[in-house]
Amino acid sequence: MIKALILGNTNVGKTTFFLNFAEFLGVNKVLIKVEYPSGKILTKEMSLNIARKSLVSNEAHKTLRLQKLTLKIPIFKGKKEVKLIDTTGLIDGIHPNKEIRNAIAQTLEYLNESHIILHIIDITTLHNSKTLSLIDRQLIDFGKTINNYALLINKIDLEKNKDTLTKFKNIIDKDVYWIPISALYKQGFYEVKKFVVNSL
Ligand SMILES: Nc1nc2c(ncn2[C@@H]2O[C@H](COP(=O)(O)OP(=O)(O)OP(=O)(O)O)[C@@H](O)[C@H]2O)c(=O)[nH]1
Ligand SMILES: [Mg+2]
Repeated sequence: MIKALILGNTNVGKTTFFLNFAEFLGVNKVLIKVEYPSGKILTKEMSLNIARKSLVSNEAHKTLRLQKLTLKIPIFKGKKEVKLIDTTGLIDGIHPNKEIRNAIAQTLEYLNESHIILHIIDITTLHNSKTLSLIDRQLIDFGKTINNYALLINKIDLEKNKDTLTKFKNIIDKDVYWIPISALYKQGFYEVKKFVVNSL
């Protein structure tokens, strides 16, 4: 099955996107297969409201394992199954906490196995910074070497980010495919769906 990997720094909105994109595609109860770095596997069925309450947080490194769900993407007259995979947030440098390091390693192992990469950045991190983080720049460079890579610029719903988006346009390489989104309010999801469909 086609695998679509959601990647990015911690707290950028990966899990919010994971759940809300599933909802956008018509899912109302999620069956999530959780794979821990230890190898333990659990399957949980939850309503989207419960999933958002228990899996999303404004604290860093809420997600410390792979979370997978299967989406049915409408294509031509039928539907194609795509495995959407939420991951542990990446960081610049080496994290001091071993559990987080192991979870990051588990995420990185999936890079080469995935057909579609959805790299999320949080536009608010550009408020006070002139540049993207090192890990984001590395992922963008990696994205240029593969097909089916998109950069999702998240949290555009925050009014104060309007100028920041202009700043982003000035620093992003012209050959990178990017889509502004709000994972929270499901903005830009039609374009993301189109990108996924074109990647199948
Ligand atoms: N305003 C706004 N907030 C968002 C958006 N997407 C996510 N958030 C908030 O950002 C915080 C982090 O969201 P998560 O979805 O847990 O982020 P994550 O990347 O999965 O984080 P980790 O698993 O901890 O690495 C939460 O407080 C979300 O409500 C968005 O589009 N707009
Ligand atoms: Mg998360």
